[in-house]
Amino acid sequence: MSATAPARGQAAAELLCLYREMLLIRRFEERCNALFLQGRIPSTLHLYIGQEAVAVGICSVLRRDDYLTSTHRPHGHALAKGVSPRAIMAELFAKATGCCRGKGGSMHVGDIAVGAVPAIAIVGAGAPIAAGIGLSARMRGTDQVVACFFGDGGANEGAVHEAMNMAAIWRLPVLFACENNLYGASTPVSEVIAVPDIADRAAAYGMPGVVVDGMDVLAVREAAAAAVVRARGGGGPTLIECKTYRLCGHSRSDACGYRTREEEAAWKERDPLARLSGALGGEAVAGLEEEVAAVIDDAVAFAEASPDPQPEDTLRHVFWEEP
Ligand SMILES: Cc1ncc(C[n+]2csc(CCOP(=O)(O)OP(=O)(O)O)c2C)c(N)n1
Ligand SMILES: [Mg+2]
Repeated sequence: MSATAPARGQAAAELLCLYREMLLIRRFEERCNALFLQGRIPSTLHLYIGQEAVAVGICSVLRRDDYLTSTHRPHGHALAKGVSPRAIMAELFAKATGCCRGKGGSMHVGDIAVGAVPAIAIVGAGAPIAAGIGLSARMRGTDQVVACFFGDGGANEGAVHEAMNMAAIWRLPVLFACENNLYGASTPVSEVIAVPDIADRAAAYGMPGVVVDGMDVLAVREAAAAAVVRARGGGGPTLIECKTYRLCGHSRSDACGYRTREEEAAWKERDPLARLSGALGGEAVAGLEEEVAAVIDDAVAFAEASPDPQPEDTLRHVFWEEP
């Protein structure tokens, strides 16, 4: 299956840029997985492999001063928003140079300097914060927008409903980006959601609901661009449901017994990178592989050479006013 790229006539340089972002996430995560298996990364990891087109498509239409809120599966969101690979890798290694000074780990990466609010592992908890950021932008008189990433599991959390309702009644500049990867851990969407599409729920709040192919970066980008125009112009929020799939387990100890190998193979056919690489040509893609590998090598070397956090700094940078 080919990407929708040529049909929409995007310039080659733009496509290459989107591909590079997705490739960076994919290779970064593959390296993380290897490092985890070698025992060099502590705690667990929720990898984003397969879902890259969602983060890249949405973030490609955000400005640096726009915001995003993220989830327990945040590496892709953070990289796509421009958080430094060094700072993310160092955070995974629990080093003092990490983006949360080694205190957050994988599920809390982010960097407010580039608008990536440090991720929250509590499912759905980013949504009220996104509404709050949208309200803040309104009160400060800016045209900033905020993208709120959450999963199909998150879509059933009360906090997400409250946030969507508030964003809709106050026309807050929020893109609700639902990454429907068909499972909340091992629970299939069909067992916990009765409507055909999560985007159907948008009507109940009074906002547009759009379903997009989350394995097609250009389709995601197009939907996100329309939502951003609407949000910046005071039109309020949009719910974009991206149908996607994680081409990996839920976390690092998941044998995926709740889904079939046939289903996995069918989605692998729709791999967002493979779809776009066909439109770009082998030579361009090979050059990016080298470039991205160097970025990741550098990030790992930086993380390994970095100091551990010090016990006396335990309470520093935790509270707004330090005790
Ligand atoms: C409020 C809350 N309940 C349960 C969990 C445990 N938990 C972590 S990830 C997850 C599944 C989330 O599914 P989804 O929102 O679809 O995101 P995905 O993992 O598919 O990316 C659950 C239940 C949690 N972290 N927070
Ligand atoms: Mg899910």
